[in-house]
Amino acid sequence: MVASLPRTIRIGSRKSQLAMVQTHWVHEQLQKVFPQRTFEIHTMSTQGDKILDVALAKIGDKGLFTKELEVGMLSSDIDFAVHSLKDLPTNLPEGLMLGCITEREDPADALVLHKSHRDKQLATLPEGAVIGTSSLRRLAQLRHHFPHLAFKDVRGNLNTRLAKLDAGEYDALILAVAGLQRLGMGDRIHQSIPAEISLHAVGQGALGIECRSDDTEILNLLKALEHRPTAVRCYAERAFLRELEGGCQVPIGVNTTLDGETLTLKGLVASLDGQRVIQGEVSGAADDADQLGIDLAHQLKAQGAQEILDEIIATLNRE
Ligand code: DPM
Repeated sequence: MVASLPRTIRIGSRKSQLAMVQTHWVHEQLQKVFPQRTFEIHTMSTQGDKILDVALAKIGDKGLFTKELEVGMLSSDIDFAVHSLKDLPTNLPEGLMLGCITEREDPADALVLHKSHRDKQLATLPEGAVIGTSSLRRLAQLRHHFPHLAFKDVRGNLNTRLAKLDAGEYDALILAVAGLQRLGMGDRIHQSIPAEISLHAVGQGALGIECRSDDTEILNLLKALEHRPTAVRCYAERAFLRELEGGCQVPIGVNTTLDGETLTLKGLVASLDGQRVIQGEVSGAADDADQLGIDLAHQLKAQGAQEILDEIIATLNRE
């Protein structure tokens, strides 16, 4: 009998520069652990890559950056897909699962200033300074702390955004530290925004690899890249978001720490005007990550978080 050759493993990725850097990193790590296996990268455009003129929050569709890749996995055109975990919806299609979560980079948001404001901070930017962001989470929290600032939508990849900043269309941008660092643009960061001012998005700074739930061969390969401390934190964050039924485009922020086996999760829901902020914190065993996330969601709901979220969804639907 002739032994059959192991199959070539097809990795799916979006085409953006950041997505490609992330996917190449995953490929390299897997190739190191499994030198005898062959991997191939297949790129696809997602809806989120095609619609560039509409504010993200208004499109509102869950899975904006993931759907085409998921179809590819279900039809076996690709075997797994590499995502920024924060772009991956908390409920995955039947037949697919989160195969692993890789080690998180700094999950904070970064302030990137126009050169004319080089010596400023968020607090010292002039009245009416225009901050570019399409994140309702960033908008709501920064409005809360800095009512003197103005906000304007910005879309496009990192280079497009930075070019608009440099051209003077904005006084500053808020971007993820992790994305800038992965693209070698860490030198553009003027300030890493502390958690007291703005909590980061669920899953920010980590990669999530999605695959078919019944593909044990792939699941076994992906285990090599799992970073348990990151995974535990992100499972708690995702359970919190899922329980609040928040899509990725609502003002929900989190912060987690893992001290030994003790996991602490902070969470926040804010109104779009930044006037109302509901916050809470839970701590418990890392093995109960999902339950901790659910508990925190219930704690915030008891303080009125659901009303704020319902209002925001109604506002977005009206616009
Ligand atoms: C999601 C949001 C943004 C991205 C919303 C949020 C930012 C949108 C914007 C869910 N996805 O954070 O509240 O600022 O207009 C995205 C980035 C990364 C993954 C870029 C960024 C890189 C960092 C990472 C877009 N998705 O946030 O600056 O891997 O976590």
